[in-house]
Amino acid sequence: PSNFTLGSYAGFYTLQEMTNILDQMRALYPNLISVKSSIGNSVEGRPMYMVKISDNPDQDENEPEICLNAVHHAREPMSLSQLIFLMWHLLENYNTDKEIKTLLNSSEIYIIPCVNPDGYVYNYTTNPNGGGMWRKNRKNNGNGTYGVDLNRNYGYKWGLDNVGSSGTTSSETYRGTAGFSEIETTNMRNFYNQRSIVSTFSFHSYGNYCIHPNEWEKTNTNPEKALFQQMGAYFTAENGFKYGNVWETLAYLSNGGAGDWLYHEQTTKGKIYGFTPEIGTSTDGFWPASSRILPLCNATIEMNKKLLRVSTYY
Ligand code: ING
Ligand code: ZN
Repeated sequence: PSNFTLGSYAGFYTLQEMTNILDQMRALYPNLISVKSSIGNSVEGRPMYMVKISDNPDQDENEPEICLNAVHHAREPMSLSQLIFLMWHLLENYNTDKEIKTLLNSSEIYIIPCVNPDGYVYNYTTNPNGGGMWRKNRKNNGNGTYGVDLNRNYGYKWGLDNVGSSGTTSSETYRGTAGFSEIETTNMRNFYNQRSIVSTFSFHSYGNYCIHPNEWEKTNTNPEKALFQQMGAYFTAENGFKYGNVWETLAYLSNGGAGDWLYHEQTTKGKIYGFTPEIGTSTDGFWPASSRILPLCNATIEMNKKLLRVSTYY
């Protein structure tokens, strides 16, 4: 997309640059993207922005609703860059690409590009040239440690058996004091509860995976496991990402993650089919070279459009 440019932060976007891009998109495509709003503030008081892309962005349309979000984890900036790339791609090609026109005309795409603004800012405040390794939010745990892992703080099977998340406040996977103890996950829950979302990509990095429920167990007892596998195979046909549950892909367990909560507990409309793409190879790591940003965006675009495609049939 011609409007896509790299950011000033080792090629990634500062939060201010991200915010400016959302405004720029609205200025250029007021009939396709809403004015940004906030689903609530982070623990340090930063807005968690949300925009809607659709043919009637300022109205409720009663069409299948999709949620795309990124940066649950502060050190995963590639998740944001490739989402901005997708947004420009949709906006710029609506008028000339028949399929994109159909997709936007028949769905409502809600985008929350930065779920963890405080951690994200913390990384470039401490490491302005990239490379910051902060993962969690910036909650003051009150004992000299900071941060809760937002992808361990959702309410479904939260903290189960003390495996797949940690009760130690200094841990990278500290789950918080209760499911949805964090304002950021609470804002996400409120957002989902107010809408009728059918599917989600919750973007992370890295590893070239497309992860589906059940996240919390080794033997995946999900009754719709075959359907998730079918979708995983479809999404990843071009980019060759490995699909499966957390155990099958990453060989660890996780509880309190977004995907399991969306599928098993968030039932405003029905089950939400939530996937967690992990963008980038192990060589790319959390901080791909800026020359890798565009290739990695290109590696996710078909996968991302396929989620939109299947969701419009919901
Ligand atoms: N990986 C994910 C994490 O939160 C994951 C893996 C995916 C866990 C889906 C749970 C659910 O640990 C990264 N890189 O954050
Ligand atoms: Zn992550």
